[in-house]
Amino acid sequence: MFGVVGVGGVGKSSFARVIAGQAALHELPVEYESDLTEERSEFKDTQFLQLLTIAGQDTLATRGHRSIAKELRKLKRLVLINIVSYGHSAPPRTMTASQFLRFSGATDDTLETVAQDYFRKQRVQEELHVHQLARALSADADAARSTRVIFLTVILKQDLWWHDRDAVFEHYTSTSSAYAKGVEAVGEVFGGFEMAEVISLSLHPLNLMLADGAVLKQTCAGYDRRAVELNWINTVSRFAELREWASKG
Ligand SMILES: Nc1nc2c(ncn2[C@@H]2O[C@H](COP(=O)(O)OP(=O)(O)OP(=O)(O)O)[C@@H](O)[C@H]2O)c(=O)[nH]1
Ligand SMILES: [Mg+2]
Repeated sequence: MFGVVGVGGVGKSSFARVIAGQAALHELPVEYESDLTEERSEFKDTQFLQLLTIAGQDTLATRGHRSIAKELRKLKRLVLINIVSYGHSAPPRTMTASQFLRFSGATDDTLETVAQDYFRKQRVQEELHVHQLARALSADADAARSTRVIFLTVILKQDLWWHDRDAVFEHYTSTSSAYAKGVEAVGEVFGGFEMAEVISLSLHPLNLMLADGAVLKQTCAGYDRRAVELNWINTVSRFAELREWASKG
């Protein structure tokens, strides 16, 4: 089985949809529809491979993580995919710029400073989220220990952070980072991962906007559809291998 987790608005549903073959990249909706329940789907051409996508808002995530924990009894192999975006998760769909500024509590800040602060806080959420995942999965320690797991960190929305890529890769891959420590905690639950890897890509270059059109982050200059498609080809071929691995269990 494949399990897709991550904080709210990070891109789980979009990613799951294209990976499961339910939509082509260009068919992905631009509008953000936050999910309130977990979604189950099957890969288009291999019915037995299930994909479980967990809604990302806080309490929903905990409930979703427990669903994965419950699945562990039935599973021999799991590809656990944690989606992150260096804090560029979509804010609630109806939020306007003035609400976003008010939300920050500081009255003299510009939208840009508040946005930076929001991205930083969302990165902390991403770190807390992996620890939360580790806790939920440890509910059934025996089942976890008998499941072989490949853990994949997918750093999505590359179009929004590509100019900052050195910092981004350092943030997720440096062994001393808070994120890496969270992944380590998840690994301990399973008695170690079969493999843990980090990939990054963009599904569609799209400015990160609020409901009234105010832009929180623009896509990087020069980041185009070609870059998206090249990364996509690599992702698809990696997923073909992962599906083969997962289908053996
Ligand atoms: N710029 C950019 N936006 C993206 C990318 N992938 C997804 N998005 C956008 O991010 C927003 C959130 O995507 P979803 O797939 O709904 O996120 P989710 O994690 O399922 O959200 P919840 O269901 O609330 O947990 C949507 O507006 C997507 O269009 C990407 O690669 N780049
Ligand atoms: Mg969703």
